[in-house]
Amino acid sequence: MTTRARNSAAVAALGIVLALVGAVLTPAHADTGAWPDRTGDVRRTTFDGSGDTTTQTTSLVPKRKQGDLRSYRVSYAPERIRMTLGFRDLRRKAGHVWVVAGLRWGGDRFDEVTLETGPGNRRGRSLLESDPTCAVQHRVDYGRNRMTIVLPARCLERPDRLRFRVSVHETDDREDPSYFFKDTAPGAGKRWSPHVDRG
Ligand SMILES: [Ca+2]
Repeated sequence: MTTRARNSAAVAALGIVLALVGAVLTPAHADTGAWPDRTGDVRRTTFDGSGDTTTQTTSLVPKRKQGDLRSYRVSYAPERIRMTLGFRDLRRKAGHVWVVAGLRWGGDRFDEVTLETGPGNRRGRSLLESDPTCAVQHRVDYGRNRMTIVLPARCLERPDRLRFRVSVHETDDREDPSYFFKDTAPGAGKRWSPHVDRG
């Protein structure tokens, strides 16, 4: 084989390798919705249990960055649903944090994934409400202030399209909280995102 032929063969082989790498790295087609959430909109609810009744007071704490959602994104590939939450700040040394990610489809079908982190559990635990055997995966990235939840689409029987909403709670005492912080999206957490189609 001449030098030129060897070089040509090497270039061709490299091209095949790059094509294979590209095929592996390029995800299957997914439909994606990505939206911002207002910042400075975390609310604190305090319980006062003195006396015979418990009173509840809620106020805005606009300077609080911890747990303040700033973006949310849903990507729906044929076989998996990926939800990504961006925060202003997500500290490793925080209280108990519960994320409740709701999914709605087919008119009145509804399910939710919970992701809980806290002292001694910084990597977190996640669970699909309707099916504890569903292999939900998640990642809590404190460095990038981001949480990711990935749900196999089969766990929801692969709906054609779905909508999303999320709430984030944090408190100090898991069993008997005297207060909690809360942020929700979209808006006050009673609406749903626009539809995201199955990719
Ligand atoms: Ca927010």
